[in-house]
Amino acid sequence: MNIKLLSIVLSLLFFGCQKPTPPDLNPNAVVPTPKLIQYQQMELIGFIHFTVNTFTNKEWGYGDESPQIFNPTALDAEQWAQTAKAAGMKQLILTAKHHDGFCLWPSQYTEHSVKNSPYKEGKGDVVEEFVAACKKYGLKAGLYLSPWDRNHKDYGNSAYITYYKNQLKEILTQYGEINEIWFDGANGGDGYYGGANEIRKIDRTTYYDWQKIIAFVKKLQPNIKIFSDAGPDVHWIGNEKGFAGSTFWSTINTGQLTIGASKTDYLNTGDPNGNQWIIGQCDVSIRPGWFYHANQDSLVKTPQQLADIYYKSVGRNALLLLNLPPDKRGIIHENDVKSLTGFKAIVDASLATDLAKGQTASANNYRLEHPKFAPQNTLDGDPMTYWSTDDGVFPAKLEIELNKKTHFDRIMIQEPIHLGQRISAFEIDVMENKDWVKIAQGTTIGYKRILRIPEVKTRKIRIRITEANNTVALTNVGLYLSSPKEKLD
Ligand code: FUL
Repeated sequence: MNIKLLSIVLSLLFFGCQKPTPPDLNPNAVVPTPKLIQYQQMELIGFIHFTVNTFTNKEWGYGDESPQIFNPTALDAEQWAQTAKAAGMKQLILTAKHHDGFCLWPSQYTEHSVKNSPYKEGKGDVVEEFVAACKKYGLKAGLYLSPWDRNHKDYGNSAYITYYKNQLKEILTQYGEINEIWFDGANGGDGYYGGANEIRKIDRTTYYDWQKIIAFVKKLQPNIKIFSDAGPDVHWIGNEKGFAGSTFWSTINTGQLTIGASKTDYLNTGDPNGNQWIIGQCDVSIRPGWFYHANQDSLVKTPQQLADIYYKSVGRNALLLLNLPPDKRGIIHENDVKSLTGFKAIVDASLATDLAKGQTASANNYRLEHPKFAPQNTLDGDPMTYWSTDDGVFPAKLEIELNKKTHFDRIMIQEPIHLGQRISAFEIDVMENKDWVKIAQGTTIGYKRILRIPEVKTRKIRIRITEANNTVALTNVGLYLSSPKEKLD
């Protein structure tokens, strides 16, 4: 046989043995768009609550505040952005207008704004400074425009909806790309209302005609993510503590949601039978209040409290939106910066070193026994590769063998959410003296689940998935040993 013939025979043999690459798993009926996946990957974002309340020491301004009181002496939006960036945040959201109606940009539709304040002699534009600072530090920018306006004379009538849309148009066309718009649910009640000083109630289900406003916003900014307690892209988690439910589905049933009137328990868990993918966002302030109050300088959350919130938000398949309210100078207070820096140091020390990296994964079953679905894919850190079983295999068991006995107390698990959220029950065992011992159990996983367990020392750990709405798939598993600083409070 000549060499050419031999090489043909050999290559036929070689390729003949290779299995063709099988298709991906069939996705669930409800999956996130690539844009929503990118949004979820931000994990940690920040809030900037700043307005006349900062100067009146209130949480909710009545709407009768004089613009003259808005006078930050050292406003530095770059300090906000730098602080956020250093903490690992990927986006900041500014209260362009809170319930008091005062606008941080010189809106042409009202006199109730920075243009009538002493700040930069009425020439300032805080929204512009904010967006520029975010851009400079590589952060996405988001804006909060309170639907409720206690200043405006027309609040409660249709003329106010025109005003609100005009303002949306201003903030969504004059400042470049805005990644998120935040629609708060607080709505209606007493207020100044152009001097009427009365109580005004609105019908939350009809007054704003939200579907029209949503379409209007998306037309102005096609890539924007819209937050409210009903989505359509990101929804409130149902409390202001920063905690997602320990069961949390990114799917939810839109038929059960109304902006400003959704059930908080439902928002906190999502719905395995939901008809839409809406990301959960956990908002919480680093201080007791959303706005800066000097008498709360000693009440800033500790790095340990912030770490706990992180595990209950990012660690439960949601985003953490942490509020950092600037003080009367217009900068984030030293105590807040210190706590945030401590928090970042803890999270980094606890979760930076993945002890499972480079170790060996095996499973009781892997789909078609093809490398595309091999257990080892869970240890490569790539969100697109995954381990998956053949259809109907329960429990699906993934085992990680470490090359030596290793201490760990944090377990991170991720599903390939581009295929949907599937898992609803799992258990975790570790090998102790040749026996499997159960050390943890849980329900949902989703984009990311981080479990805190008592420290173990073992060479083998096993994740048993006992329930899922479709064939099991996991994209990444990580093992970590937390920083001792997490425990000091
Ligand atoms: C709430 C508002 O009423 C608070 O003042 C704050 O802005 C918070 C983030 O949302 O509903």
